[in-house]
Amino acid sequence: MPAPQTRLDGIVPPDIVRSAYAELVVTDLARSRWFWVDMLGMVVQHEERDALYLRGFDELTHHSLVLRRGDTAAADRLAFRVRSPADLDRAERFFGARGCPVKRFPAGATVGVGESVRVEDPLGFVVEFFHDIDPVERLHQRYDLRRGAEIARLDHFNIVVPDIPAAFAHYESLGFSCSETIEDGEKLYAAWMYRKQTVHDVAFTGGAGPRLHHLGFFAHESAQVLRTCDIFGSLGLEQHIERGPGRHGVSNAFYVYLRDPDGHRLEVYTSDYFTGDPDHPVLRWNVRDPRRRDFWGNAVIESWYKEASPVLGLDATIQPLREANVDESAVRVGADGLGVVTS
Ligand code: 4SX
Ligand code: FE2
Repeated sequence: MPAPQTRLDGIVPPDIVRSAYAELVVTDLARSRWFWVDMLGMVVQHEERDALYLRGFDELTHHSLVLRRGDTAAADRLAFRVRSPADLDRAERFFGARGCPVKRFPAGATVGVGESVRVEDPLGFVVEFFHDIDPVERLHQRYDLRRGAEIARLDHFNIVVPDIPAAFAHYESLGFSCSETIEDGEKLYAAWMYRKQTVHDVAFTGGAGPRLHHLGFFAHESAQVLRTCDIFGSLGLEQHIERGPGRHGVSNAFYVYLRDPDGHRLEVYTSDYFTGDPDHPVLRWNVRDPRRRDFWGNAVIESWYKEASPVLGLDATIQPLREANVDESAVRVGADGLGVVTS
């Protein structure tokens, strides 16, 4: 795990442990409960009239997803856990020095979470940093309680940004390392970056942004990904399955992408690999490699590139979008559409 380092500007970034939770605004909490709890098998840790606090079976902290009822579906914020309470001060200074709006919240502003710092980052996302969070009961061997996708834990955030190199530089300055990229000779089309010792905590998809592309949730076995698809199929609800199931090129994970009742995208993701060595090398995929996004060469559906959730700013209004300067979906793999690499 890279230690926080003094950067050229002398400001130490917060020591981020991992991607920890997201809060989504949903329009019908009962439908969302059906989707996330009954179908995906997340655990209800806390419930209020207007919000649900959910977690996976392996998680030992209060929640990894908050669903809050609102009039317009959106992503409210992405939260990272930091190593010590002093990292909250580091986050405040780091983002303050970049001219970003910063707000400090007392313990309890989010149920189960201690003091926190929320910023509107240079990419336009509201990002929260916290250290303290309530511990919860171990459920990983309560096989009797498991259902649906049997989600184990949150794995990553995937965000849509118009300028991939700018997002890469920002997260690199925050102490993230890069595991894999999609690029060609000159352009960077996508990148996967981590703090915990897996392929990623955050990845970037090119497009009009800021928007949330998806939340990645870890399941332990490919069988759980397949079973999720079978359950939606059996109920005649296959429209919730957007892409896959398949094997990713990038990350080598087995995956399926689903859309929730508000159109928020999530990925059920399993079996990526260890990245914790200090000299872990970057794996670079050529944008014309047909195996990069699906190892079996299956085409990526257009909606996956184009659709994403709007995000809220610190003022709780939807952030305006900036158009992208590159479009990976427009890169032709082969003129005949058969995946032949052309230049
Ligand atoms: O589509 S990719 O194979 O590039 C991919 C997408 C790899 C890992 C992910 O988590 C993802 O969302
Ligand atoms: Fe993903």
